[in-house]
Amino acid sequence: MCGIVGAIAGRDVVPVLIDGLKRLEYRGYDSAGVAVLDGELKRVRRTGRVAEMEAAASAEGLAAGLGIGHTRWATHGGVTEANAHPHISEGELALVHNGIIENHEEQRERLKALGYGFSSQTDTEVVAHLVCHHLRETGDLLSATQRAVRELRGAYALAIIARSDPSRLVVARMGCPLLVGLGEGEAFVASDVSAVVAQTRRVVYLEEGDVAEVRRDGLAVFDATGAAVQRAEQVSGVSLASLELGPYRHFMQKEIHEQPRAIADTLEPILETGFSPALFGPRGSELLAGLTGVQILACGTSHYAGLVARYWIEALAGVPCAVDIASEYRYRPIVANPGTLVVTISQSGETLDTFEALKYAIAEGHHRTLSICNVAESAIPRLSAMQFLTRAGAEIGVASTKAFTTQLVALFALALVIAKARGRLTAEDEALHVEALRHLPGSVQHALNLEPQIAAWAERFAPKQHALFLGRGLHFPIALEGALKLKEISYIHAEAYAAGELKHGPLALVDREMPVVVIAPNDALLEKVKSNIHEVRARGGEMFVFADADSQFGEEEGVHVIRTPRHVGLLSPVVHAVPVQMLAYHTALARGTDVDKPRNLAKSVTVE
Ligand code: HGA
Repeated sequence: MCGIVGAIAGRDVVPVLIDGLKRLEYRGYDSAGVAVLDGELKRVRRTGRVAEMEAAASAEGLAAGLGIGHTRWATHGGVTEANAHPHISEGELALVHNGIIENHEEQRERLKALGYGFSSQTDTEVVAHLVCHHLRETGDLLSATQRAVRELRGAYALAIIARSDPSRLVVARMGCPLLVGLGEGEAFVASDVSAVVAQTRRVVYLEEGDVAEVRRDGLAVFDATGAAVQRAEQVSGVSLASLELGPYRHFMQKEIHEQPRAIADTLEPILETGFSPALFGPRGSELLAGLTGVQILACGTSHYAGLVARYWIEALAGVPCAVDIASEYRYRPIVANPGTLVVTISQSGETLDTFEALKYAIAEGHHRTLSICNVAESAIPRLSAMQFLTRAGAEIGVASTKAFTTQLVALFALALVIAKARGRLTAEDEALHVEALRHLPGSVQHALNLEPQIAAWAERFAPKQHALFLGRGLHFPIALEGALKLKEISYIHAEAYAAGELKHGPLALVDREMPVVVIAPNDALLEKVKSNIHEVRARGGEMFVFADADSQFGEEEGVHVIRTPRHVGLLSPVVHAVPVQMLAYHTALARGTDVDKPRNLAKSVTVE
């Protein structure tokens, strides 16, 4: 999604803006731009990569001590240079915006009547003119911004500079993240901490409704009522190494290989604290007592983590568990039950649909809320009564990998915490689960060692147009995840089915051209899966089976088998997530697609 960077300093900030924008590239974008104040407002915008915009900025000799930059992921108006940010109003101010302004049409009409001309189709240009309108009335950028945001409906993070005011940047947030980085005699703003950590680690996260002025020597924040407020300064722990590619070809490959470490790090607090509600914060015991159900809300890959968790929660803890796609849940009438624990899962903690679904659940009377998230201080954990932070480290690849497997670890711990609180976990079983968790990073490492065999399979997948993924029980969500990964980065059309559903429809698609991937570890449903495999073979379909060492599957004509590590019981979905990630990655490599920045997709989906 869109990214914002801004800087004010006693040096040229253009290299800072460009470096920040490059660090935001992973979020996905289609155009980029910067504007600086050098006596007058100067701007460079380009569709395509930041590097192209950088070349144009250097050709134009852009340099100044105050500036803003943006990577745009279009929501309103096509991908054109005219629609790229920053937007300039009347030569008076330049503005960048993340989010969606819902009342842009009505404001546009009003501003047109006031004589403002529009040169883009974006909702953002409306904000630029609106602030300019108030700037002309008040002569002060801060109060103009405060007035303007009161007239906006929707979501925004804004950074604004004015021709008349070289001493500050003004920023505002509602529904989209924004933070300020404080340096020595210089200051920065960004929508994501990764854009500023190369300059400073001292950061202040703005809160909903805040408007702030950022000067070289400090920051003044005002809340939605206009009252001056203090927001806590923090030292960001994001490691620069996690933002660099190192020896890998792509961030996705790096992040797939980081999984044993990420899982081990995520396990640390679990193994230290044990399966105790304290794992989820100080209110854990109070809010997990007497649970009558669990409702999971998430999108995309996180939703599939939720589907795995449903099996665990019902099997281990014995409480009913529902899993909803957040963007559906937020718009349907729900029956709130105060005994239900609402669990949201989001890598970034800023996924808009999940955030809104959580707000809706709370408004309908749910007060037991738990966020499973990879980014501290993000919106969803802040709104939740309980939090569990996965320790995957920064995930840069758009296609989620280590965030998914660490979410699974957190959800497995949740199932066991609830089971224990309900008296359903014997000491003996608890010890067995602890042992299994301790071995999990090793099993995942073992799965990673399958990469050469999977890369060989990928060569056969690369020319295909379609693929089917099958799994049953705990592994059906892994089939869903495998199909999603393949679609996302290789653009091969892939569908996943619970294998028992084959003969209810998808079998009609099976012929020699349709590769069928089967997740078939040695669990209670293995024999059923074997029958489903025969159904496919009988129709000439070519099978690619991930079977663990205990599944006793033999290769035969049209049936290729890769043996995953020894069966790891209920944790098997974590291990089997890895080969389907690698299959998607290597297929994308063989097809030559842009693995880390797949077309049309973005990381941190902060718009609806
Ligand atoms: N609505 C604006 C910004 C879009 C955005 O925030 N995307 O993530 C536009 O379309 O330019």
